[in-house]
Amino acid sequence: MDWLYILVPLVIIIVAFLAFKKKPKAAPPKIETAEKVEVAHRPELQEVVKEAVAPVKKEVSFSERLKLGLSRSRSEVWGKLSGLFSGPGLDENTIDSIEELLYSADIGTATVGELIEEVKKKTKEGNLTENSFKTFLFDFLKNKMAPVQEKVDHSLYTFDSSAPKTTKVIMVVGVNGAGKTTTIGKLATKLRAQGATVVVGACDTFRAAAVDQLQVWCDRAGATMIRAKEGANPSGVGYDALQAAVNANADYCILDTAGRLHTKENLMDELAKSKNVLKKIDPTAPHQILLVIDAITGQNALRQAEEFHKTLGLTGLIFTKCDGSSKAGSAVTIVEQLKLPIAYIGVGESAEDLDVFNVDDYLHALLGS
Ligand SMILES: Nc1nc2c(ncn2[C@@H]2O[C@H](COP(=O)(O)OP(=O)(O)O)[C@@H](O)[C@H]2O)c(=O)[nH]1
Ligand SMILES: [Mg+2]
Repeated sequence: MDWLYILVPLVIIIVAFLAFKKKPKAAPPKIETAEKVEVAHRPELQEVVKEAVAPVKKEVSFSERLKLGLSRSRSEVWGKLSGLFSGPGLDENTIDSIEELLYSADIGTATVGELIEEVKKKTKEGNLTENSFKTFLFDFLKNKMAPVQEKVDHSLYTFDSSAPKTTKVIMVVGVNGAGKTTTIGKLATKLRAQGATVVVGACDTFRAAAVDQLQVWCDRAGATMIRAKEGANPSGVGYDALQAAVNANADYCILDTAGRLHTKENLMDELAKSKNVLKKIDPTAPHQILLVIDAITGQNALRQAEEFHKTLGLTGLIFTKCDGSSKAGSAVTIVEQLKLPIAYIGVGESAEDLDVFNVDDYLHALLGS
């Protein structure tokens, strides 16, 4: 029975070897594209976008970018407010100047009125110093925004790989040039960097250049883009994109829609159709409908947002181009009046210039506190 002393350990070794042998990695999910169309060769456009998505200096934190981005709003409006104190308290002329500055920053009439009333009250009570005014202003603006901002569902933008796997659908809408495509490019980059799988639907089928612009972002981010021929039905592209995302069990499906004026009824109806068609695949989709607002729009954004909200039922806003305008403070009025939270803020053209909107960081950057 000597042979048993050799055979038994040999069998144990073989079994252990097979058990610990690494399983081969599963192949990445294959994503079927709706219609394979060659990307138009547009070197001049590719160069422009490549520059925008070029790796950015990591050492510059987003709060620094935010401060830099809001520098115009700070130097032209908000930073000037506390500088109006020449002695203890404020005289009537100075209060008038504060009012003027706030209007020039596109702060709504009701908010300005309320703020000025408070300032007058505090001045009468004689307990307003430059420092206490700064604190008052911060708290006043924060109180306007914070209750609405609590409604932001951050799980939609911060990928949690341990959460149950579902495809989250984000539809991005807005007027032409507001920054929809760029924001989607940035968002896809951020989500991919967190390890999420992302499918992007290029539903702006009116302009080939817009689709190419998105393609460059997606290629860089490692996101799959679903595109169709120029002039194709945008609802169909959205549908195909969601179907491809669901088939591939992707974490996100982001839909880039064509820009449109909120006053164009037929175009707004088309958007509603694009939203509803998604429900054939997932009755709970889209999970987010975000309106992109260019900061320069100021208070006019209210009318825009009301119309988009009426047609689609918006879940939130993305506030872009805060770096190019002195009206970044208009976010206060927009959030307060629409009761819609700002999900993301954009302060530049690179992927690193987009981040979750944080009230405290935003107000510190705006007021220079
Ligand atoms: N400075 C700056 N430019 C931006 C920002 N977001 C977008 N842009 C630029 O605004 C222009 C229009 O953006 P695009 O995404 O094409 O707008 P869309 O028509 O809404 O899709 C492009 O030149 C973008 O690079 C931002 O936060 N800051
Ligand atoms: Mg676009």
